[in-house]
Parts: sequence; structure tokens; C-alpha cells
Amino acid sequence: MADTLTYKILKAHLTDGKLEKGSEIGLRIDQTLTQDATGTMAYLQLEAMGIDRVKTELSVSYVDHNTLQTGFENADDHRYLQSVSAKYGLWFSRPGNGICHQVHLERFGVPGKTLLGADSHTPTAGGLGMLGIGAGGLDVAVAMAGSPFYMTTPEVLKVNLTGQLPPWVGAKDIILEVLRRLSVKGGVGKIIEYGGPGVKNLSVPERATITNMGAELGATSSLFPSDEITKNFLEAQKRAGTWKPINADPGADYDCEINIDLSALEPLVAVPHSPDAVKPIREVGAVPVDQVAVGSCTNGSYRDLKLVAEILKEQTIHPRVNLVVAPGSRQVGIAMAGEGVLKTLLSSGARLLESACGPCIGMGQAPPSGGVSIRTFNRNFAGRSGTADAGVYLTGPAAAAAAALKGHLVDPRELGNYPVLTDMSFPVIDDRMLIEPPADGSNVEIIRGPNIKPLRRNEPLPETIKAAVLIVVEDNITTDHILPGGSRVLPLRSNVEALSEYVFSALDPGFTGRARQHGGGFIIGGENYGQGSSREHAALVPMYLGVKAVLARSFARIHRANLINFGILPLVFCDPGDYEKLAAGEELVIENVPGQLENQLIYLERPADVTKIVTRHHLTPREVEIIKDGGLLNYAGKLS
Ligand code: MIC
Ligand code: SF4
Repeated sequence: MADTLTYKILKAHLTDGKLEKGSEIGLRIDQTLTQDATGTMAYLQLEAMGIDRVKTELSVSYVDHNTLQTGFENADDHRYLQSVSAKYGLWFSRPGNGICHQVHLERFGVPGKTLLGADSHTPTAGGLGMLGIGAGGLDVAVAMAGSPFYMTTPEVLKVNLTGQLPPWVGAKDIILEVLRRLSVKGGVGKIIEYGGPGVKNLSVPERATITNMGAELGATSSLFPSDEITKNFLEAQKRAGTWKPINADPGADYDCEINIDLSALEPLVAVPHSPDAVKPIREVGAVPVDQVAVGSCTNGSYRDLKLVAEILKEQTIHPRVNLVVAPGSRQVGIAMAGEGVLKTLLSSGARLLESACGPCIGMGQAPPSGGVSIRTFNRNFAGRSGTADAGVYLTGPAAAAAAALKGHLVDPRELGNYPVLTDMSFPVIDDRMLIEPPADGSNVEIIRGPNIKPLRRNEPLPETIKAAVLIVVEDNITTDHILPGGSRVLPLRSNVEALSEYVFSALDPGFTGRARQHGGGFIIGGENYGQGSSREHAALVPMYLGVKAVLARSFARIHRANLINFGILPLVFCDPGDYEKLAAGEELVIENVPGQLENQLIYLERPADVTKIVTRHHLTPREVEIIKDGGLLNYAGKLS
């Protein structure tokens, strides 16, 4: 049978279930990654599982999110992560070594293998032909302990690329075009496979820009084939031995297919406040710009930064604009210094940031009030930049550089001649900030700071749930709305009680108080509830506040899995119109919850109104057991 690239990798890793669209499968996970904002909780969970050493081929703990260190909390987390890595046999990537996805692509990713990461942009590895999937920290901890990762057999969507990109148009414009066509929920339940003759015109970092931002489509993952270009990339990284070719069979059957002629693309921009609000830059016009930020796991490669430098060469940025630049990895930063890129950028007026997530997750560089920031990043949700009323526009590096020069959004083609760019054939390789674990970690002492609080578990599912609706929110609510990032909240990721003050804080500052007063309750959501980040804290903290169920029109994949992992019922309205009927304060009752879970339908009574709300849980038998036990930690503990 002619297989898709996706099915080839899934088949080679299948541990449970059948590859039938929509049914649950278990996958063997070869590699895992975590970053510090999700990792601390994931390793507390790993510790609770009572194993001596991770069971994967390779696991890496990165520090890249919480590097502002405005208090002791971040540094304490880093120390904890370093000690836990040594004890359990993980590589540790020190702060400053770079953004997890970029470093993993350069130093660890292997075509054809599986990577589970506690970060939604783990599919970046798909640029190498590696199946990278983002998940909650608890799922990653379970995979590190040697258990399979469970997911729904995806549909496979092929994006057929033909032609060659014109000057001034880049990989970012390709993924923005896909987002324009498919929307932020267009990828839910799907793996996106790129193929066609246009693929050979894209380098691995360019492919990684595209697979990275597949997360914004809600896709489970995105994949490019592994070919000669992949081989060259791995050879240059001195990892030729890890290369193998992998591609879809000719005539493979896809669930759907879209065509993109690269030569017909033009510079695009996602306007505030959604990555799918995509338009041609020339249509948006000369919006005045206050800040330009270049870097992140989407566009932090050497090629991206060199392109910006080539455009800015011997010129000065516009007086209104602050230009900030962060290399995606330390290797990229060292190469920039050696090749004169850094000198060009600094001479033009750029401010250099360390190699980390930084402004992408609101860790510094908040724009001014009502300001406009042009970013080469992947998310422009309202408030994520740290300034509630700022407007963030997402572009590729060429358009970002053009805006920095002109002081307003501008189609970069107006700049004239496109610089000739070649990929670096001999990149800098420097693994000195990657610490290999000792062969035996049994004597390593784990160091915990005062901000690292014990784990919180849920109670087993009760017979009856009787609680109030705490909040009704609209479509496409992101995990940034549920539990924000940023410099005030991110340092608290290992302190659930402190975090609980911030649930829905930007939308409804009274939420936490009400949840406490009622001892918990229900959340009502629209379509695609919980899109965006993989942060399990957006489920864990509501669980801590007593949230029992979320009723929504539909859910984003990772957040739905996180709700189940923490024993919160994800219920989908059978009649989407019922969403309109519910308001905060109304009481809802679910009788005989375990009994009702045996069937797909869950009935909620409305004592204030004799009608019922009918929902569907879509849980697999395994997920029903997890919910009944009050979450995955309790369930996994019972099995071991
Ligand atoms: C993000 O881009 O939102 C993050 C921060 O990388 C998150 C992870 C987190 O919240 O820790 C993600 O995308 O998963
Ligand atoms: Fe870091 Fe931003 Fe990438 Fe998330 S999207 S991993 S915050 S650079």
C-alpha cells in the first residue's frame, strides 16, 4: 500500500490500537523535550512516578522561557531542572544556549523518529522529517517513564508546493498563506505533510519555520520529507550518521490536498490579534511602527538574521522604532559575531537580546501603550506582548527589516534589490552549554527552591457534580487568556496556589474570587477552546480552583488532553445553540457522572429552567478511566 510520510512514521512507532482515522493509538516516543516554563511541573510529575532514569532514547531539558530572573524564582527553577536532569539521565541545555526547538533541530533531531515536547511548537522538528508533537508536561513525563503517548489517528493533509519563491518572499509567507486558507482551527485533528517539487527549493531552517507555525493551525504536527537537503543540513551539523531518507510513497492517499504555487506568493502579514488574520502587506498600508522584534523559534535561524542584517547594512533604523534581535540558538549567535552580522545589526541601531524566547512570551520588551510591534514570531494574541492594548503584526524577517528602516509597515519589495543569500555551509557547532547526564545519577541531590511547591492532584470523579457556571467565554479562547504568560506570571509556574490568582485575569479579574467563593464550577467556551500553548497549567490551575467541566462548542487538541489529564471533563454541546442559553451564575447538575460516562451523551440539568443541556464527551475508554480516577497521575500510579 502507498503510505503517506505520516503513516510511515506512525506505523513504525505504533504500540496500541489501529491506524484508523479517528481512533485512539499509542505511539512509542523516541525523544522528549521540555522547556523551563513547562518542565518544572513535568519533572515534579516524573519524580512522583518513582522511576530511576528516563526510558527514552534521548530526553533534553531546555531553559529558554524564564530567563529574565527578576527574582529568585527562575534561577531556582533552573537549578532544580539541572539537578533533576543529572539524576534522571537527561541532557540539560543551559540558559543562554538557545530556544528549545532551534537547538533541538540543530543538535538532536533525527528524521523518521518521534519527539514529544512539552511545548506546542515541538513540530518544528518536522523540518527534518521528524514527527514532533506538542503535549502537556504530564504526557511528556509519562513518555519519559517509558509509556506510549496516546492520540487520535490523524487525517493527513498534503500541501503540494510548486515553483520557487520570488525575491523578498520567504518561508514565513508560505505558512501565513496556509493559515490564511485554513484558519487557526483548520489543522485540528490533522498532520500536515508538505510535498511536491517546490520542497527542494527550501532549506531545513526554512522548512522549520513552516512546521513550527503549523501549531497555529491547531495541527497535531507538520512534516517535510527527509531528502538531500536534510542530509546536507545534518552533515553541516556534523551529524551525518543520523540522516536517512524518508518520504511519502508515490500515489499515497491523502484526506485532502491543497496546492501552493510559491512563485505566486507575495509578502504577507498576520494583523492583530490572530495568526490567521492574514493579508498581503500592500493591502494593509503604512501602519506606523514602534517596535520590531526579530527572532523566536519561528525565525531565529542564521539565515533569518543574516537577511535582516543584509537589508539594514550601512543604514540606520527609523527614529521611532526600537529594533530588538534575538538569535534562536547560541550557535547562531556565535556565527553572527564571527561573520559580521552582529556588527551590522548593532551599527544599524538594533538592540541585542539573549538567545531565548524573550518578547515572544512577554518576558521583556513590552511595546508602548497602544503601540504597534512587527514581530517575526508566531503568535499575536491580544496582551501576550505584555501591553494589553498593543497591536502585534506577524511577518517574515524581510518585512520586519523593512519596517525597522521605514518606521511603518511596508511591502519589502519596495526596497529594491533583494540581497543574495546563501545558507551557511559551515555553521558554528558548540555543544559546551549542553550538559550530558552522568552514567549513574543515583547520588545526585535534587535542589529545590522555596517557589517549587508540592504537586497538586485531583480527587476521583464524584457521583454528582452540582456547581455554578463561573464564566462564559467566546470562540478561539487561547491558553494565554486562561492563564497568561509574561514576566509577572511565568516565574510562578511551579507554584499553583500563587498562579491561581491569574486565571482569566485579563478577561475577567473576578474569576478567581468567584471560583473560590463557589468552591469551583463550570467554564463555558465557544469554538476551538484552549488554542495555542501546551501549558498544562491552563488545566491544572482551574482544577485546583475546583473547575469540574468545560462545556464548549469545540476544543483545541492539546488543551483537551490537558483537561483530561487533570480530571476535568471536556464536554461538547450537541446543539451548539445551547451555548447562548448559559450565563455566569446559573447552577448546573450532572447526576450519576460515572454511569453517564459509559455512554457518549452527558445530560446536564438546569434547576433554574426545566430544560436539559445535552453534551457529548468524545472520551475513549482509556480517557474515561483517567477522568474517573481524577487525572492521569492517579491513573498511571494505579497501573504501576
Ligand atoms: C508559548 O509559545 O505560548 C509557550 C510559552 O512556548 C508555550 C509553553 C508554555 O506556556 O510554557 C507553548 O507554546 O506550549
Ligand atoms: Fe518560545 Fe515563543 Fe517559541 Fe513559545 S513560541 S517556544 S515562547 S519562542
